[in-house]
Amino acid sequence: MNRDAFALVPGAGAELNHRMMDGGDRAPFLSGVLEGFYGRPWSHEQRQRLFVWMKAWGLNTYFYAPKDDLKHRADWRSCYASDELTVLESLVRECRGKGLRFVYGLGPGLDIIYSSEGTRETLLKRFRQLAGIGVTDFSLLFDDIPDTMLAQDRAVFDSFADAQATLSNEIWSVLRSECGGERFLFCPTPYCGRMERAQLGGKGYLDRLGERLDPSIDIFWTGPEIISSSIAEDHLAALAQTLRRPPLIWDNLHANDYDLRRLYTGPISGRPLDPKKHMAGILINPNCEFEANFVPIYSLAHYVQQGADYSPPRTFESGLEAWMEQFGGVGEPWTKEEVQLLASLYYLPFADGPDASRLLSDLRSIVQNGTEASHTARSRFDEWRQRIHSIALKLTELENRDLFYTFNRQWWEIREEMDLIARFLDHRQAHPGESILPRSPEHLPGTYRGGAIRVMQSLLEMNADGSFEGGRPVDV
Ligand code: GDL
Repeated sequence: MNRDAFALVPGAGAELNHRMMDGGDRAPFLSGVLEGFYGRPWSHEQRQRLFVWMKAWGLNTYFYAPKDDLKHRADWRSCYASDELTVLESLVRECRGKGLRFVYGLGPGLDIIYSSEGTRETLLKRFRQLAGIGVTDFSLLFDDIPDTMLAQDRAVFDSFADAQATLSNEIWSVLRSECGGERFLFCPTPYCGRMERAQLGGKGYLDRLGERLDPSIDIFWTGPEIISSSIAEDHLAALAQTLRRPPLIWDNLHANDYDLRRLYTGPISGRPLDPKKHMAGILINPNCEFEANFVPIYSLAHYVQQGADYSPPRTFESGLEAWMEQFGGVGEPWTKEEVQLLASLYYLPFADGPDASRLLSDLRSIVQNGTEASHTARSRFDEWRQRIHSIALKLTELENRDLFYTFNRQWWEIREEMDLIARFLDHRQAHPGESILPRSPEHLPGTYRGGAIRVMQSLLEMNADGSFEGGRPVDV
């Protein structure tokens, strides 16, 4: 594994330079999928399909850490019942049977007592259950938890980082010596640049963690932000100095658990061109809706394998080609253009897909140009609308019902919005100069999108620079 870039980092200690140059005893580069979002975890069948995709595309790791699986976080203390363990065992078997690494994650941070002997035993008891069904890779996650210690912990540890590092080192040492542990991953409390600057976990948390956490443990990092539009090489190089190891990227680019009205179907982008030089690995934590993740996961594999030759637009194209197979149904076959339009309208958090940019620009100009809107603009609008309607129908015909349910609600809204704009344009054509559509039969007063949340969202409005503005009168 190439660590040359780190070896060149000036000022790194001799030990760090040595480790980064020859890789020390570090395990292989991790690439794959992290099920680490809030909300309903994926089903057994979905995970099985995931493993098939990952194997076909050459990814190597699946990380099990579903935030809202009861036993992952809220009830981290209980052991699995035997029927639960049987299901997990078959998942681990499926995963490893495809040649993939299965990492089991546990998030005990919400109410943990770091210094208690009982905590150590409880964690080990759970991990031993997993070791008993063949798991060799483990993780402790301390993200999204209170960053203060109880008095009894403060009496034992000099810092929050020390408390987490000491506990993790102890657990890892037992797992390695008694349970054939191969790899241990650690998610810190400040896991992005913004949190580090805000001194989450206390001043100097990362430095102390880098110093105290066993050097064979990998540390997760999401980039400058929780959702990072880009992650620069020098950002990672500087972080590697602090952590005394290259970070393992937890990539939230395609996560949508924080905004469930969105889906992200675009290719990974904005990451360093040579991932293996700057990271211990990269795992993506994608959409809650499993079926939306085909192109994102496909693109991750291409990104990791192609390095400097990786092109997001080209990969989007080839990813769509590959995705077409999932769109079989009872009606007319889907065209590539239809799948592309569907994916384009969701794409990425910081960019619209190619078709979406064209559609939105056409919509802005026809709605804002008033009565001057040309016949050509109107027929372009009608064409978009017709394509959107046709996709709405074809979604209902899909054999893969999960794929249908993934997009149906969102597409329904898009279709209805297009119909509303069409009504508005018809009205304006019939009453030149008027820019108010008096009523739409499908939109009775008080029934427009969003219910209570819409009122809440209208109280504070986000400006283009990210600031929020309040105080405008709201019609409730
Ligand atoms: C987070 C959570 C993650 C969640 C993501 C996106 C990390 C390390 N933790 O803060 O579980 O899915 O944001 O909302 O990213």
